[in-house]
Amino acid sequence: MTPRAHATGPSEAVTCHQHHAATAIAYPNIALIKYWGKRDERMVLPVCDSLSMTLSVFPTTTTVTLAPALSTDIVWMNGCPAPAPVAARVSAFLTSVRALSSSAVPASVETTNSVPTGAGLASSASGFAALTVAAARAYGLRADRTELSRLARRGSGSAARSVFGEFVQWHAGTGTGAAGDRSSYAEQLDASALDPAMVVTIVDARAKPTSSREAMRHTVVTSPLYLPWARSCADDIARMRLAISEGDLPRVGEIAEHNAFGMHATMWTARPPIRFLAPESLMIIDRIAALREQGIAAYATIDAGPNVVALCGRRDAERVAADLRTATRGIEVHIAVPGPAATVTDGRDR
Ligand code: 2P0
Repeated sequence: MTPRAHATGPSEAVTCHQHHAATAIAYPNIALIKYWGKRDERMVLPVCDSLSMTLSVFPTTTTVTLAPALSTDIVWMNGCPAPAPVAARVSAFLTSVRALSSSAVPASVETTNSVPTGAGLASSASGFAALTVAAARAYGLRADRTELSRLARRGSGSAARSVFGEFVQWHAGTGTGAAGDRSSYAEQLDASALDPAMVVTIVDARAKPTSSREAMRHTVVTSPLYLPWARSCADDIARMRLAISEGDLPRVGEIAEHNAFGMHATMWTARPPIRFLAPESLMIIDRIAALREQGIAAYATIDAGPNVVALCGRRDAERVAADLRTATRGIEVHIAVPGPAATVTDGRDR
């Protein structure tokens, strides 16, 4: 082990003991108030605050092994060499970690996703949260969870939220560059008054044609609805926080549905338009509305993909899942409850 104690750049992290290898596990999150649009692409600083629930299903497990004999980082995904753009993004992220730890040692990264990668089921959130926690341990960064969330954000915005468990708000912060970096981090919220579940449908598990990153950039630049929607998010966050603290699930669901439909409206009105929703997605949204007619508090949210997620009370989750399975024959349906924070599972020296 190499003891180190360097004060470092804007992120204020310091290093402690390097472990030659560390493994971490992290879970995806589904936003109830969406992150859609950046004000600083390089530092991954969002236009607005967002708010999510970390799931109890679909974890990503990542091992980072320091490899002084390598000339460059190598990245394995689900047992195969990662596609070049993914490997380049992981390597760029590791370069940020190395800058904070004053290390130049390359790493071997092995990651296993149990969620379909790139299908709009938040694999980049669990992926970069697991990578952040494993790399921070392997390179010996002494970073608290707030600091880890800022670091994860630089890999993929939504990963900042998966550093924490259960209900999480990602603060947009202010400014750009180093000042923006300091002010933009995630924080866990007290949601003990709620007893929620999410019923996740997998309408299409294939990687989507347009990445979230590209789609949000295009929407910000070309949609006339983008700014009005972004302005409305601050109000949605304030009302959502109140509803969460009061344990008012119908209110939480109504605000989440409104916010998600607004985000998709910005995409439909981009030039050219982007449409992630499939016919089956609309059918599931209608089915969720029909459940409400029957007195079950269930509400839809959809990320940048066709997969619809129903937010409901935990005691209604089996019934909602059974209804959606019947309605959609052939579509996978999973139940998630609030899940854990990203954690190191193994940080031994080897
Ligand atoms: C969210 N999404 O809040 C929103 C809703 C998709 C739709 O966060 O460019 O993969 O890596 O910061 O984190 C997806 O965006 O984008 C996302 P980058 P990311 O969950």
